[in-house]
Amino acid sequence: MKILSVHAREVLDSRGNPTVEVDLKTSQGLFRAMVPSGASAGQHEALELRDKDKRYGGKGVLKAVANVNTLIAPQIKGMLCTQQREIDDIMLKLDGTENKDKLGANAILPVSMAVAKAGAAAQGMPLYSYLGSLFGSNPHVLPTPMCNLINGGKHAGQENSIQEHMLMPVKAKTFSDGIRAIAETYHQLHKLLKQKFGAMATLIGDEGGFAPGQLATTEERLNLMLEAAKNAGYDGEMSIAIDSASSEFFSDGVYTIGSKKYTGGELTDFYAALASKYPIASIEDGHAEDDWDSWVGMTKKLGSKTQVVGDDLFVTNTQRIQRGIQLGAANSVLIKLNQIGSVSETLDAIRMAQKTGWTAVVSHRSGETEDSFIADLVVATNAGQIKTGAPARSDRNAKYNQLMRIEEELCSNAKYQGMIR
Ligand code: 2PG
Ligand code: MG
Repeated sequence: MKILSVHAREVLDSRGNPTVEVDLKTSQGLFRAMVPSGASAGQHEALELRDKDKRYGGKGVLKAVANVNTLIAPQIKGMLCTQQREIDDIMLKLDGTENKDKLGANAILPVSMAVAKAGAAAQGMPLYSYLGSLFGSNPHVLPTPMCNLINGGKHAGQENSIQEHMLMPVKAKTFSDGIRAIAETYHQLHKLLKQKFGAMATLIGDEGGFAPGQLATTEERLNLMLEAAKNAGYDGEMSIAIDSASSEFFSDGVYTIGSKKYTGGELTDFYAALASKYPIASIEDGHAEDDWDSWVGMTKKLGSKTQVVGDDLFVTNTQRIQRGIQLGAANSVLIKLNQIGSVSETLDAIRMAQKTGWTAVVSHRSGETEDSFIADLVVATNAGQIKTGAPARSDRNAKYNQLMRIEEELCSNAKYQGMIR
């Protein structure tokens, strides 16, 4: 099945910022992919090319769009859409830089994703099966979702605060049951917030979770989430995951949460104290993106019981993951397609993590689109965990809904991950 045309355009993401959409045509029809965008982006991520002119406050993506239409499209037209690796390699060569500085990861990625969707159709397979065939797996694991019910940090217009407070329905029997537990808990949390602080406390942040300024401390936030789970009838059935996104509150060797200051070691102690009090299964970006020593200390202290996830630390980049493996800096990697910029490199990152016995958590960005590619990716790789926000707003639910469809399709072959360790 040959690629007949590739056309990019500028569209909007969930925050009203421009992003790149690609339409790729084969004789089987049109295959469309869209790129998400981070707010608490890591410094080591592949370049997200923005126009930096008057339009959209400098955030326009017409340069990236032009790179697809004038540079990438002519190179891959006529190739087979099943040549995923070859096409990704051509784009990487055409770019020729370490960080995709020339074309932009936001030009390369939507083409790469659209090629995968066309490839799946060419093979007559659903996307998760096709990606599974590229990855070399037998896709059947439905992930435990990490659902961000209370948004903090940059996603909620707050400074010096933990960014994501998530519940994981680890005791559910199926993915759909897990999502139901989360949605029912979300509604109980809404009720509690309204009762305690009034309707304004139920306004939401970028990832669909509530963003109440009244809950200042991490403990208050976790307490209320657990109370909501209990009220919904799920007492003892949820684990907690947090994403500190701590690069955002790190400066000159000091971490600041609220008005408290911590060294790297003291911050590890703070997490250890939280983990002794709450059912915390996973801590992401507990330390900053280049504070490798603190990561090693944290993994030594908490890694046997807790999933220590590197997001800004690894940026889905096999070179950085390799360094993390050598140092023992984590035991899990967060996977975001647009941090590295192509489907093949993303699959490589997951493979590297899994080979060494680490987990991989497939993730959305805070700026999302209706594209549900990551839902298929997480099943394809049997990664077993997905982070894609609260069960609110269609940019988040697009992923959960796609996972419910996949679960239905896999039928008795589907296995829900449940507990993560
Ligand atoms: C994160 C992500 C997604 P952002 O830090 O893990 O939740 O946030 O997309 O803003 O980088
Ligand atoms: Mg993160």
